[in-house]
Amino acid sequence: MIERSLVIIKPDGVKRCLVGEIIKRFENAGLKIVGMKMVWADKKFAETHYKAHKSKPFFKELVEFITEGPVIAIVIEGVHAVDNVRRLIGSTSPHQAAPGTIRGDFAHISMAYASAKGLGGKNVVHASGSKPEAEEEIKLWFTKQELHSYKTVHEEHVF
Ligand code: IDP
Ligand code: MG
Repeated sequence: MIERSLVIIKPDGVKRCLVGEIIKRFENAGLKIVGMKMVWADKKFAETHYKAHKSKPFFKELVEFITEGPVIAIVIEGVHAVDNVRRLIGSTSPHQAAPGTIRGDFAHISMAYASAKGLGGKNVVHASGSKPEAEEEIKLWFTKQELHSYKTVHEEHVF
């Protein structure tokens, strides 16, 4: 039941200086950071990351958005980490994301608005959508040497 999930603080989150605020949400929930780095993805890498969306009308804009500045890539570990991380970030479209979630608290636009403006949807963070997606994404973004196993106090007090 212990899983790993990939989180990316997107260029809007980094440029808005929300990195600390966002990481705090995961740490407060007792989830563990097992890998983290700043990356400025190029077009080819971004296209690989978002390959599932290749046929979508917003694909080009999405790749432009995710490569417009550096991102923070984080591997989060914990019990049901994939579902728990998605719960903490909220719905894809910030206008539907519940207050208390990262997207609900730090953004409010809709995907319809982004599409109408010809922009990738600025929703502050990415997180893996399923366990297989998490495994594939972690392999794409991190080498084995960049991921670490260690104990946090949560393993005594939260797990
Ligand atoms: P997710 O990030 O919540 O998993 P996905 O459906 O996988 O959502 O979409 C990937 C990303 O593509 C979204 O986070 C958002 O940035 C962008 N996106 C999704 N739908 C639209 C759209 O209709 N217009 C513009 N961008 C979109
Ligand atoms: Mg997704």
